[in-house]
Amino acid sequence: MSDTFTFNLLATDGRARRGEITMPRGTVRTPAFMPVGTAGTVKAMYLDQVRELGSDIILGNVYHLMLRPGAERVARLGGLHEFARWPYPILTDSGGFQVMSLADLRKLDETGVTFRSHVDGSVHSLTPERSIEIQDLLDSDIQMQLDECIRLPAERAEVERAMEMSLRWAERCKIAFGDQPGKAMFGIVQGGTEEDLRVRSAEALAAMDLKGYAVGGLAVGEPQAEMLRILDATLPALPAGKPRYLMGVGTPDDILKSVARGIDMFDCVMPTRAGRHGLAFTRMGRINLKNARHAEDPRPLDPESTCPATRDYSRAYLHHLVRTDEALAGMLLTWNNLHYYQWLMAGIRGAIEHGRFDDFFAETQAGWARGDV
Ligand code: PRF
Repeated sequence: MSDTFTFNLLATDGRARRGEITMPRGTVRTPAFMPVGTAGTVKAMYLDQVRELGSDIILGNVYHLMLRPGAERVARLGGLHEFARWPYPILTDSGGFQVMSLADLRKLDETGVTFRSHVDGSVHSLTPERSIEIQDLLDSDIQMQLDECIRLPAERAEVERAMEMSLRWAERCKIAFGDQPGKAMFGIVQGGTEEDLRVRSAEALAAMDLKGYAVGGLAVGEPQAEMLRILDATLPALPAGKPRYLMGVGTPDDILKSVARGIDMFDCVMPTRAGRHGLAFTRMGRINLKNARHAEDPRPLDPESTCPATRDYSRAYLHHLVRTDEALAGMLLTWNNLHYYQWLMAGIRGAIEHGRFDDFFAETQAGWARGDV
């Protein structure tokens, strides 16, 4: 494969897009869901399984990996792909968002962010340049700029300050990243729920001619309708020929509605984290295996699924594993959930190719509404 990073739009259906991102470590079929592998592991899964479910790319986090085991150590051990034994594309998040949600005693200014580790209280700093350096050490294929994602609701002046600073950090990250032909550094649109700020952010990033763009600062507690309104306002300001990534989203419903507006990439802890908490995503909607009504139910989650976790184990057994807090509960439910998410993405891609995304959307919603009968 050549040493380039390219995005090809293969088909569109309304505003929904079917594409392909090609880079030296592999091709990502879009719309894509990226399982979250925060610390170099997709929790409770073998990466062979993650691959087999149809994942073309996984996500790693600067924040967690810089604390443990340390970016320089990962580099000495051959980089994140070698360390975790995942030879395919990896996208890394820059750290700012995780600092804001996980670290203690944060101090943020134009230079960057200083924080105390949530693990051992040690003090660390991240600047735009250090975030890119860490992502280079990890050898990730798609790197994210350092940004500031603020909590909502927030004063407009505060949203504007953080958005403008994130633009200046994008410039610094672009310079730090330099010219790496087979890799990409994505900019991140911020601007809260203010449409004009979002457009200004998107236009300024578009003018930097980056290889891809993310929409950040959403799914931070605002209603879904707000998120969709911001996507409607923002996406037309981004270049059609570059991939668009909606960070930290979401539920299957969020994904369908965001694909309908032109998003190409997603990541979320939802399928993995919910799986470890006893929740299964299925064609019939969500099933909470903790619930006592499953205690003697011999049926599998979905007899028509091709996933063993979904097809071969009774709900009664899954309920028992969840109630007794067995490791296998999290393993089977994560397997089911990632299978469902990747099955949904494959369905979305096929539907766009065949110009029947609206029908697929309606059929999928109807399945969830019909419920677990
Ligand atoms: N910025 C970064 N990572 C993120 C977000 C963001 O705004 C979000 C918001 N949903 C998730 N992950 N860098």
